[in-house]
Amino acid sequence: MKAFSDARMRGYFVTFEGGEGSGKSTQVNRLISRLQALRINAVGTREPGGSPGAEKIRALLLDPNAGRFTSMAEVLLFYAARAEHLDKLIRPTLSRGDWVVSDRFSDSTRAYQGLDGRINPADLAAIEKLVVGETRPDLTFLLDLPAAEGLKRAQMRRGDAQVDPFEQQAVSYHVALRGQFRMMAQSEPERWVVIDATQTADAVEKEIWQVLSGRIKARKELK
Ligand code: T5A
Repeated sequence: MKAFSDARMRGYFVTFEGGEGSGKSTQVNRLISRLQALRINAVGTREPGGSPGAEKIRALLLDPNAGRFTSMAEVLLFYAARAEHLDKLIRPTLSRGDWVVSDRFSDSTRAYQGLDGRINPADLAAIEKLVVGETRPDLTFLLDLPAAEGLKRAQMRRGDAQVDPFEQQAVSYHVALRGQFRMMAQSEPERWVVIDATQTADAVEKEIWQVLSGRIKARKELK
């Protein structure tokens, strides 16, 4: 645990959260390019997935023909993938002093699986503590937009591919999900930054960069 605390002094962990099609992967890619242009070593990744084993679990969870697992099985699969992702990619990258930028992380489990209400929130919190420990994000962007707009974008991006079990949920679930994410952001304003994702991708990128350049400057001043 000591080694990891030291690692967090050096690396920086940014996550993107939000509903389906809110533009997270688009912004992860744009942010990685901007960081690399500044010669900041940064790794872009995603959940579920981000390491070979975790990508295999992703395929199970998102299999369009499999339907959803039972609530507890689903939570444990997301956390099994996350444990792999943390040990194989996130912690080693932060230990080198580099940045990790992830499309979703544990807040997605709190939002999606927490919203189902079939898992006791205390149990969910205990699993999060066990797996994530001190490796919490330093900064989380919530890309916020109406559920219907996000689903429309996700559908356009998917084309003819089959829809996964999460996107298949009723629109009311996605509407509630947006509320859940906004509530989570409000309860921890020092970590979350809410971005209006109805703007163009360029405008969203610019707003994210304004926040991050402030953080980069502050980190340089600390060194
Ligand atoms: N899940 C995940 C859980 O239930 N629990 C968990 O713990 C975790 C980690 C993952 C699913 O798993 C669930 C949540 C998800 O349902 P996924 O396929 O990775 O499945 O789904 P998403 O993370 O939602 O990814 P999407 O690709 O659907 O959405 P993104 O990444 O938010 O959006 P993006 O960037 O791909 O953009 C979608 C389309 O919109 C365009 C893009 O070009 C693209 O075509 N776009 C814009 N259009 C207009 N204006 C903008 N500003 C735009 N930005 C992007």
